[in-house]
Amino acid sequence: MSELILHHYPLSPFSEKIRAMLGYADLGWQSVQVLERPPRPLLAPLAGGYRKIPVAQIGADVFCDTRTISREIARLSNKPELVLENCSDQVQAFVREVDLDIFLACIISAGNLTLLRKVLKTASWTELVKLLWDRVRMGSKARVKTHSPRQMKRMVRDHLDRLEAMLDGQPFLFGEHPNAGDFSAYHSLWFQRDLAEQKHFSRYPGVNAWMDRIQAFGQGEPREISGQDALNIASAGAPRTLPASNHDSDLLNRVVTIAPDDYGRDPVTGTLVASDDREWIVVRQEPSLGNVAVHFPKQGFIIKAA
Ligand SMILES: N[C@@H](CCC(=O)N[C@@H](CS)C(=O)NCC(=O)O)C(=O)O
Repeated sequence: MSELILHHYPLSPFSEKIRAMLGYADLGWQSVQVLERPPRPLLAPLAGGYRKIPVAQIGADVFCDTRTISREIARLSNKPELVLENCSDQVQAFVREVDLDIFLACIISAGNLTLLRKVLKTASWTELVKLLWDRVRMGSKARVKTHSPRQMKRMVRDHLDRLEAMLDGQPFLFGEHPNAGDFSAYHSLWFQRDLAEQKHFSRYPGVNAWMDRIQAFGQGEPREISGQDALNIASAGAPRTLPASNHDSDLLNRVVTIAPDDYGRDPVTGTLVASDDREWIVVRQEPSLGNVAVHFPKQGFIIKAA
């Protein structure tokens, strides 16, 4: 069992990306299931206001965004192909597109009765209304390119055509073996194919076979623990040794805020203790826990002096 704790919920596509990576990495991990919307009172002391899911934790270190989480999985399993920055420029550009525009197009255009029925298996109508209201509010504050429902359906179709062509003659999108690009493309399509059961997938045999190949890796070995267990683990430890800093010398050791630049832009405030070409780390003093180090990728986030 690795020390990695994943805070996630079953219907979350980005969590599915990480669960699939954990399967590929063949890791044991600890699972904390959180609500589909804030408030998440047992996660807030760790993530300090970052509102997106998933969040990972190793002791008193907390990892926001699947970029930093996949780096930890790569380190624990010795699978460098899961680190986006280790992939080619072509893969990196592909992931920037699929993790934002294609993700939003897939999620927004997936809504149908099948999905509604699945959501209502675990949530009441009241909970569903609260969830939708939360997403409307988050969307109204987002800074993302908007598209009409028709354009989004078209984007998904074009994307599937493109993937079908990429998979012609090879098992994974960029060759014989999977890399970060496969897992990023997989999770939004999982939402469309496996959760919303969208019919158009039958026209894409190559994409279906590739998704099945990713699912055949499984999800590693999760063990359920409670949110309180995760807090106890954080308070029993201390953040790990910091990596060397070679960036942002003017902000180092100052109080900063860091927030995503697209949607769910709630900021986290803390002291910037490390900055390299890929990552910022802030330390927050949490009364119930002591020091917690929160890791953010630089790509897709904005830092400001507080
Ligand atoms: N760039 C983020 C995106 C994460 C994301 O958008 N997660 C969705 C769930 S799949 C989310 O947080 N939605 C709002 C929420 O769950 O509160 C990452 O790579 O982790």
